[in-house]
Amino acid sequence: MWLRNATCGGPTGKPLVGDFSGDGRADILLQRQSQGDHYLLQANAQGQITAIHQTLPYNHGGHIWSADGHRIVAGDFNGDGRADVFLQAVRITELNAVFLAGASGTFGSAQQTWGNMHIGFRWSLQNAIVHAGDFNGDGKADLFVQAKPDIVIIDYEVPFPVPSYRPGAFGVANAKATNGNGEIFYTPALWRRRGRKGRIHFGKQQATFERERRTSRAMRKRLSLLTKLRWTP
Ligand SMILES: [Ca+2]
Ligand SMILES: [Ca+2]
Repeated sequence: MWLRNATCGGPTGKPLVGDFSGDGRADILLQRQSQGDHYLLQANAQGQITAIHQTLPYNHGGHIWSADGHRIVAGDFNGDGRADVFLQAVRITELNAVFLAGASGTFGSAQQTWGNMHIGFRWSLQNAIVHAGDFNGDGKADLFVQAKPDIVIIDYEVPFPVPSYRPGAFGVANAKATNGNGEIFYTPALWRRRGRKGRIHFGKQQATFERERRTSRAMRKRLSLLTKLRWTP
């Protein structure tokens, strides 16, 4: 019934689940795909959602909350027990933003905003997919930047595209205590690559990832052929 009343159900509304009020019960942020209001819906003690807790205009706080402007990721970035939201810009020209859930589980103005090249990562959805998770176990959700490849055209006989990752494209931005500018994400991530593996270091702990292959199978075959031809007497 509430979906009909909120006129946000159906194919235009996308639910984002998180405990925005910090009461231990999951809530729902209904994000529109395009212009129109978004709705924050809180579960009550019976686990039912009976009313709209907050109505957010599509450009709440000066940022477009609909899916055509930002992808929204939930995580408790300041560790107060309430889920917050990260708005990942769809386009490189738009700002990314963090909104912290307030004491009543609602969203006011942005806590921090940043452009596409902040602390060495490319943040827009054109360049990466960003995930939230507490990677260093300090109680604050961090942001993992999963880079998308750049497509490089190799000019060999017939030019063909090869996916390529620039150094340092992947990494984790750790949520920190708020600095003097009100920022939470302001330190460069620790990300190193050695040999064929990629590693992220957190003090004595480290996570290891397989590095993406830089050359396609077709490319390696052509290079192998080229080597053989070069060494043919
Ligand atoms: Ca929070
Ligand atoms: Ca953390």
